[in-house]
Amino acid sequence: MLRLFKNSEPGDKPGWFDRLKGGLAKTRTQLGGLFAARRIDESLFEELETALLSADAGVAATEHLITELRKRARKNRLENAEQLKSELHELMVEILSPLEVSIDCGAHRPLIIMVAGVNGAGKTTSIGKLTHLYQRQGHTVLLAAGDTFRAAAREQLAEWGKQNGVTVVSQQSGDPAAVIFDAIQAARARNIGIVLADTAGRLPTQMHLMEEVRKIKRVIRKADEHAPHHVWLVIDANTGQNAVNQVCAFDEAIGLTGIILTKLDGTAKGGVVAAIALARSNQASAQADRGTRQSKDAPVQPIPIAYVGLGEGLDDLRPFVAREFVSALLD
Ligand SMILES: Nc1nc2c(ncn2[C@@H]2O[C@H](COP(=O)(O)OP(=O)(O)OP(=O)(O)O)[C@@H](O)[C@H]2O)c(=O)[nH]1
Ligand SMILES: [Mg+2]
Repeated sequence: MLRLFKNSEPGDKPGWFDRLKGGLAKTRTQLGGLFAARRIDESLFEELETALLSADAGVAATEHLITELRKRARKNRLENAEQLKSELHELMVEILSPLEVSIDCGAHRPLIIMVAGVNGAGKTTSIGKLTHLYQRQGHTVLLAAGDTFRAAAREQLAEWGKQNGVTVVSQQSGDPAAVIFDAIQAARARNIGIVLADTAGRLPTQMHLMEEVRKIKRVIRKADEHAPHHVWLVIDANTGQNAVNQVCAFDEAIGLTGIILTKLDGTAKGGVVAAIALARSNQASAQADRGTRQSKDAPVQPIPIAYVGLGEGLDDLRPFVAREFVSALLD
């Protein structure tokens, strides 16, 4: 089983997949347990709807899944609940597979990655883990301490820099955009492959801070007209439905290219990935309904989930693999 997924490595103890399963155990019991030894009937669909909502899939994604499942059950003349479970499994894989992404670290030099998100989501920790991952892949990394609000934030990043043996560019005080600009110049001067830029936590409702994060992106572009090459939002998987609001607000402000979903080792329910998968297309439909959609014919690409976090250690971050995730959620 373990070898089916590209995240599983021989020697993983306990295996990554088992840990992911451990984190999602509650949802798996509730959701997977629904289908045992029964026929498909209206009450099964109702219970499934409730279970998906409790798993944080959200109203829109839950409606989508239930409608599609009803269609498939009819079309394929499904009778028992186990068959419906397999259908749900495949449907989830179909929805989540487009969220997989492979990061080409050699696409630009330096590759500039900007990390943003609400307070405490796991931005700085994820940067520490990414540094470890990229160094293991043979890349050189430099960190930019773009969280200039708190001295403790600088120290925290410096600690991750020390653990990984990489340079951290920071300033006593000052403008986060300027710190990141300097870090990019330093990376160029030293021929470093990847710059990971930390930023302070901010809520989408804090307009001045959302303006600041836009400015950080603009200033990065001044250092390199194609940068930032990646703009990642870090989301705590325990956030529930607010995760979708965060995705939409940060996407609108800075144009996200990926998401890092953290803390899946805790009490997270995991269904939020379905909500994330449909966030952009639901947003586009809502805008179309209101007549405010700008590029009406442009296809809506979902925002990839670049990585998932399963703990506080250096090795606790891996790429998102749809089939692995769905298996941990359902089987
Ligand atoms: N269990 C668990 N804890 C995590 C994970 N990622 C981060 N944390 C913890 O979450 C807390 C906040 O993490 P930070 O990395 O400081 O979060 P941040 O987004 O940088 O926070 P601010 O800079 O204050 O906005 C720390 O205690 C981390 O150890 C994870 O995947 N699993
Ligand atoms: Mg931080």
